[in-house]
Amino acid sequence: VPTETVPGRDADALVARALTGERAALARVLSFVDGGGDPARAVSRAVHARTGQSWVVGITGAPGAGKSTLTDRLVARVRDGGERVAVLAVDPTSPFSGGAILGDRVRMQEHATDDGVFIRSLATRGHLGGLSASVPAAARVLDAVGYPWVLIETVGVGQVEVEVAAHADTTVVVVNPGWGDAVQAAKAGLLEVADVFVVNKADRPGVRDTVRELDGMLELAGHGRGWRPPIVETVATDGSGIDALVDALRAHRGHQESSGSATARRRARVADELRAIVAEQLATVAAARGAGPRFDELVAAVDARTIDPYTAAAELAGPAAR
Ligand SMILES: Nc1nc2c(ncn2[C@@H]2O[C@H](COP(=O)(O)OP(=O)(O)OP(=O)(O)O)[C@@H](O)[C@H]2O)c(=O)[nH]1
Ligand SMILES: [Mg+2]
Repeated sequence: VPTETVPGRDADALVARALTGERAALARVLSFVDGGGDPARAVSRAVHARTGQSWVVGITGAPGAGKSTLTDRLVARVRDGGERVAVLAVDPTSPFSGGAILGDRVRMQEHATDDGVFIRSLATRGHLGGLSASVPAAARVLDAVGYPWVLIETVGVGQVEVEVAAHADTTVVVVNPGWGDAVQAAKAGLLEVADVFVVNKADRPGVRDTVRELDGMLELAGHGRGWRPPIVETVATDGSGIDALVDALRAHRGHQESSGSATARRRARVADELRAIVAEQLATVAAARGAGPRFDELVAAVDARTIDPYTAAAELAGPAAR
C-alpha cells in the first residue's frame, strides 16, 4: 500500500511511463488504485480519457471450480491470436494476498516472461468503496495502457462476485458436475449475471445432469435480455472445450456490440460506479460529522432531552440531509 500521497502531476508522470509499456510503472499505478484515496483519484483522472477500448471478461464461481486454470487457458488462447491480455485476480475475502492467489501466481508463471501478458492480484484491503471502486478503476488502467482483453477472476460465490460481474462486459460463471452446484450458483444470484456458463471438470461424472439442471433453470428464468447464456463443457486441465468457450465469448461480444447492449451495460456501470463514489464520499463526511466537540455537545443535549435526535442530526448533517 502506498503511504505517500501523489500529487496529480506525479500520477500523470507515472501513468505516462506505464503507457510506454513500463511494467514496473504499471504495477505502481495499480497499487495506487488498490490503495484508494487521493492517489487512486489522481490515476483515474490521468487515464480516463484513454479508456473504452478493451473487453472485460469476468470469471466467477465457487472456490476450486477451476477459474484460474480456465483463465490460464484463455490467456494462452488470446496470446496465440497475437493480442495482449491482462488478468486481475480479485480476492475480496482476504485482507492479504491469500494462498489461492499465491497459487495462481505460481501457475501463471509460464506467462511471466511474456510482455503481452500482465497479471495482477487485487486484495482490496478494505478501503472505502471497496471492490466496486477499485476493480473498475484497475480494469480501466489496463484498458488505457492497451490491453484489449482484461480477464477478472474472483474467488468465491457471494454478493461481491455479483458486484464484480456487473463490471464485466461478459460474465462467465463456472460450475462443476455434481448435484446442487448449479443450484448453489442460482442461489448466489449468478444465474442473472451469467452470460456464459461453464461446466468445468467435465472429466468427472454428472456432467449431463448439471447441464440439464442449468438448462432447466435458464428455461424457467426466460431470456429477457435477448441472449440465452450458452453452456460450455470444459476440462481446463487438458484444454478440452476451450475452443468452444472462446467461441461463446466471441459470440456474446458480437451480440452485445450489434444489439447495443454493450453500450447500455457500460452506461449502467458508470452509473453504479458514480453511486459508489458518492456513497464513499458521503460516508467520509458522515464519519467526520459523527465525532468532535459539537457532536459530543449534541449527544449530551439529546440525552438531557433539550433537543430531539432528528433536530440534532439535521444540524450535524447540514445541507447533505433533507
Ligand atoms: N479433474 C479436473 N480438475 C481440474 C479441472 N480444472 C481444474 N482442476 C483442478 O481443480 C483445482 C482447482 O483449480 P483452480 O483453477 O485453482 O480453481 P479456482 O476456481 O481458481 O480456485 P480458487 O481461486 O481457489 O477459487 C486444481 O487442482 C486444478 O488442477 C478439470 O477440468 N478437471
Ligand atoms: Mg483461482
